[in-house]
Amino acid sequence: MIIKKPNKAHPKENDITSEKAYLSRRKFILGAGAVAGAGLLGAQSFLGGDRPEAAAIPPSDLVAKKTDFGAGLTLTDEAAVTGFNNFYEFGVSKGDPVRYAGGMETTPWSITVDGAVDKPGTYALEDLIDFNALEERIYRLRCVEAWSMVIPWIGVSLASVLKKVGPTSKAKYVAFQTKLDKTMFGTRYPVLDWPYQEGLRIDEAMNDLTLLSVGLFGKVLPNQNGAPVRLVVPWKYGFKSIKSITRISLVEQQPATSWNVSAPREYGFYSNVNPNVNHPRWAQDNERIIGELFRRRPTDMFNGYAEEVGQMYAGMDLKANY
Ligand SMILES: Nc1nc2c(c(=O)[nH]1)N[C@H]1C(S)=C(S)[C@@H](COP(=O)(O)O)O[C@H]1N2
Ligand SMILES: [Mo]
Repeated sequence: MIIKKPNKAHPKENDITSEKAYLSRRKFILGAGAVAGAGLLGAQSFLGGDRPEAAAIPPSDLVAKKTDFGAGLTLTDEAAVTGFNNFYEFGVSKGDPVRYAGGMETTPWSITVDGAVDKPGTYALEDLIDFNALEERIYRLRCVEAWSMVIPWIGVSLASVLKKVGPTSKAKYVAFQTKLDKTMFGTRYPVLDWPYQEGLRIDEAMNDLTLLSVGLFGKVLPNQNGAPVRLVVPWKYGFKSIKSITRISLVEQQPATSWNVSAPREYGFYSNVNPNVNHPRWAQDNERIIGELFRRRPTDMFNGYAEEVGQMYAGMDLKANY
C-alpha cells in the first residue's frame, strides 16, 4: 500500500485568528483549571479525604551566567514560547505539544555518541553537559513558517560537548536524532521521517553560536520545547533546532534530515535564514512576531548573524544550497 504523505505538513503559518483563539483558549483552560482545582481542594478537605491530585510541579530553576547575546532584544511572552510549538511527534497543531508532551519521561536521560569520535558511548545527560557552566543567551528563533520569537535560552555550546568526546579527522558532519518515545502518538503517522533527525556540518556544529539548550526563561526546558536537551542554531530556520536529542553521530557524509527527506524541494540541508531565497510556497523576506498580533519585521540575512557565520559559506551558492 502506498501511503501518501500530506504535502502541507509545514504550512506557512497558522492564521492570526487561530493563534489568538489558541492563546485565549489556553488562558481559559488555565483559569478553569485553577477554579476547578480550588473547588476540588475545598470539597476534599471538607470530606476529610485524600489530598487532591498534586498540582503540576513547576519546572525547577537553573543557575546560568548571563551573556551579551541578544542584549536589547524584546523577549517574547513566556506563555507563547511554551504554548505555541512545533513538535510533530506530539501532533501538528501549534497547541498540541503543550497539551500532549507532558507524559514524556525525561529523567534519567542518556545520549548515545557514536561514529568518528575518540570516546564513543552512551552518556548520562549530566556527563555530557556541565550544569555548573550554563549560560543564558537570548536568540531569535526564526521558523521557516515565517514567524519568529525571542527566547532567553539556557545551555552550553555544542562545541564544549563535542570537545569532551573528541571528534576525529573523519568527522565532517554531525547527525542528531530525537528520542522515539512511546508517548509520541504523532509518530504513528507518516507526516515526517521518524525518528526526527537533523544535521550540521562540523564547522557549523563547532561554531560558538550553536547551543545545546536545557532551559529557557530561567527554568528547565518544558517537554514541549524539547526537554531535556535540544539544539538551538540561531542563524538557521527553526526546524534545524532538533528537540529531545538522544543520539549524536559524528559522520563522514552529509546526513539525511527529516524535513529534507519529506519535502526535498522545500527544505534543504543548510536551511540558513535567507530573505533572498523564498520557500517555493511563500516569501521569506519578512516574519510575523509571535505574541504581537499584526506586527511583522523584515527577516535578516542569517537571522542577524551574518558577521559571525557568513564566512563559513563564502563561495557557496546559497540558492542552490538552500
Ligand atoms: N524532534 C523535533 N524537533 C523539532 C521539531 C519537531 O517537530 N520535532 N520542530 C522544529 C521546528 S519546525 C521548530 S520551528 C522548532 C520550534 O521550537 P519551539 O517549539 O521550542 O519554539 O523546533 C524544531 N525542532
Ligand atoms: Mo519551524
